[in-house]
Amino acid sequence: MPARFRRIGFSAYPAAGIAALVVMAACSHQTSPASDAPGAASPALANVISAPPAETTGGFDGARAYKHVERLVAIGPHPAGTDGIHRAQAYITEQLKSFGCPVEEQDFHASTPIGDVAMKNILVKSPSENQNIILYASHYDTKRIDNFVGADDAGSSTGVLLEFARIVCARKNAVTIWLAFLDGEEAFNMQWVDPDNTYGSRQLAASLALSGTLRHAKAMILVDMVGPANPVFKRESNSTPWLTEILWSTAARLGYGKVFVNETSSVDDDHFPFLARDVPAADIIDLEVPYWHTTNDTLDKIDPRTLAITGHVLIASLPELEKKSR
Ligand code: 1BN
Ligand code: ZN
Repeated sequence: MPARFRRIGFSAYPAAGIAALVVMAACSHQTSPASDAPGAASPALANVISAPPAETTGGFDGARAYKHVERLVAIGPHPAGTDGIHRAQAYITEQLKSFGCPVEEQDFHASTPIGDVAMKNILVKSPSENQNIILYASHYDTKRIDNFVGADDAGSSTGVLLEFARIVCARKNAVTIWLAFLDGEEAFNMQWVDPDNTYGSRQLAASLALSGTLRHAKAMILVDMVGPANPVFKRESNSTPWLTEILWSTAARLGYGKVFVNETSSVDDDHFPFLARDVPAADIIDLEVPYWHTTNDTLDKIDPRTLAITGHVLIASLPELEKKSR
């Protein structure tokens, strides 16, 4: 059995796990339907209840992030160029506006194996007196597989980025913070063969280079597949070492050393177009899940605690990144 399936329970999340147990105990005290009784909490509700309180995760609310994943999954499959992705775009944009975020849409056309496809990156540019940029990104399209809803890929990272947006857009930032919800990460063909992938991130990086804005981009942090119950985030070996170090050492400081582990893996993803243009970039991803690119990538695979851990690390590492980016 792979090591990841042995790492279960709360042991990987010291502070968050204890807090979650306290919340679960409090909730069961108040409502306490027997788990098999009519009206008992559904598995989805049980998951929401098990999110650690936001006070323990730097203000990042894993339950809110989980709710976003639930809504994105309810939209159904949303590959690039489909009706589904229009519904996902409407949801993301509506949520960002409700947080008071300034939202921009980057519409473009991509030449793909199925022809010309209209795509849209959704951008938030959270201002600062300092024009240097830290860019956070997630793709929001799902893989073109029948009945594939992509709870983890890419509902989890989209949910995390939305909850992160709620915090960032209400915060006084020391540098400019951009959030990019990227279209067209997934290959149209079953196999990942260049250039049939990362359409949105390539478009964004190219447009920043063209406008001269790219020189202000000091760091790019990608989140992708950050929802499993027993997460293992390995240091992505193509990523910029100092940026990976800030994220992983922050995680260790917070007690998440068993989640952000000191092993390496290699993944070609939306951070590549930025690395190729000399923007420091890193990828937080757990690709070693058994349901990857299968119809088993469903909501029950998502653990709000993992969303909260990821968000906590993003929030807690931000001041150090800001200092480095000024
Ligand atoms: C991540 C999620 N990716 C696709 N969906 C990127 C990837 C590329 C993963 C190549 C494995 C191999
Ligand atoms: Zn994928």
